[in-house]
Amino acid sequence: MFTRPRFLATAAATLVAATALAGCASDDAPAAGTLEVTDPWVKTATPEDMMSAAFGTLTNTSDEDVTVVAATSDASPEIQLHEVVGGEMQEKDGGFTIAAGESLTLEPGGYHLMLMGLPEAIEAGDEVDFTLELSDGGAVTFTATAKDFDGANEDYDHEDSMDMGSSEEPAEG
Ligand SMILES: [Cu+2]
Repeated sequence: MFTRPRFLATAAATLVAATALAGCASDDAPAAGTLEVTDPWVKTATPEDMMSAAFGTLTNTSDEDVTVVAATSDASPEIQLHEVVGGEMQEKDGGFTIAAGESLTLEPGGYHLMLMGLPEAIEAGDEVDFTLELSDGGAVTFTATAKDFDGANEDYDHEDSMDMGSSEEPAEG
């Protein structure tokens, strides 16, 4: 009978092909995490503040657009991607997109990572780990150092103290 040996030969050939394919795939694995994060920092906060924000420069070192769709950190149960429009912050629709080779700076008064519902204080010098989730399934991690920052408070609590055009009568004096 020749049936059985022939079957074995076919199976062996298939196995070799599968092994070759796997080796090839691992060599060509796509490089996830194509953003470089420079000068990251996070604003100090007390538990009463409940909120903080993280900043830094995101540089896309790849030749394709990269979109940050979410962010996480052990320091905060919820992080939103915010932009500031007309002096008020809001969630950035669609996340932060950085074109190939370009940079996006997160800074007070502009784009930022908003930390919501802080369970404990962030003190000057603290190192806070963050993970940025990308639309392609990749992730980028970075560590931000906490520092005191007094500006941009109006962006966080919607107070009108900085708004000279407000028709509301100031209560002070
Ligand atoms: Cu915000």
